[in-house]
Amino acid sequence: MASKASKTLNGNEIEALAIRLDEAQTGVHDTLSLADDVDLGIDDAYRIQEVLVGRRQERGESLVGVKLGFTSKAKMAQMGVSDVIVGRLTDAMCVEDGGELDLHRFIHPKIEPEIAYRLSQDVDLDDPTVDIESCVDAVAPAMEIIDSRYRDFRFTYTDVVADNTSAAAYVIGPWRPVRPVGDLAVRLAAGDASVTGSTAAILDDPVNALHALLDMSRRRRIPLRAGDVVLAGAATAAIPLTAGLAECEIDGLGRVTVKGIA
Ligand code: 0L1
Ligand code: MG
Repeated sequence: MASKASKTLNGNEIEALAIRLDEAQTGVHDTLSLADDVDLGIDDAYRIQEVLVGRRQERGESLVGVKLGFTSKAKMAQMGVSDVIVGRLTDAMCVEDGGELDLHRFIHPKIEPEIAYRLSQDVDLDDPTVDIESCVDAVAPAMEIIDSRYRDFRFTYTDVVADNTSAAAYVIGPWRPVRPVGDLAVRLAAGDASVTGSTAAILDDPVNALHALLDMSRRRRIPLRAGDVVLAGAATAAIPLTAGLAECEIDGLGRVTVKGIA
């Protein structure tokens, strides 16, 4: 199903929907799809996301990067879209490698394996010749914790954009100088669940996520700054995050772990 591109909601409506999602996250309770109540176009969804993330900044959180979603062709086909989605990462979402994560912060967390890139310089979105790959200096194995604020992860394409693409937390393993990733084997385990896959599930090669990000950042005016982290997208389906160790290993890149505390 294609989404509408027009802005249809006024500022008060945008604010009210952002508050609804913000209160779901801070109060650790789910909410129903916004699309049940409003006709939500993609431009309005990104406006809600901006207000939602702005409320985090008002609470003292800093923007530290971006994340991509729907980077697998299977997920795009499932959602009936051909575009990736972009969400924002804040410092409060970052957990150190090997660290602990209080699961009471989340509604129904899932975890997924990711490739992280680090930007070494600001990206000039208005320069048509900019080479996004040359703006990256490091790559790392990573995991993202997604925690849709929608009941049972039931959402539309525009719902999930408004909800900052389900972003909840992330952990990054050892950085190493950037190098081609391509098709590397991936293993993720959390509690009794495990999954295997390949980094090629991310747009055939995670480097393509950088180009998709540049395109989306230009269209949505999302700044890309030196030091920013880029989560390129999930290499497998997400699995439930439960108490105990969650670990991800990516051949040739290394291992990253986090411990869920119930
Ligand atoms: O990080 C992502 O892959 C985006 C996830 C959005 C959809 C979901 O919550 O499953
Ligand atoms: Mg993700």
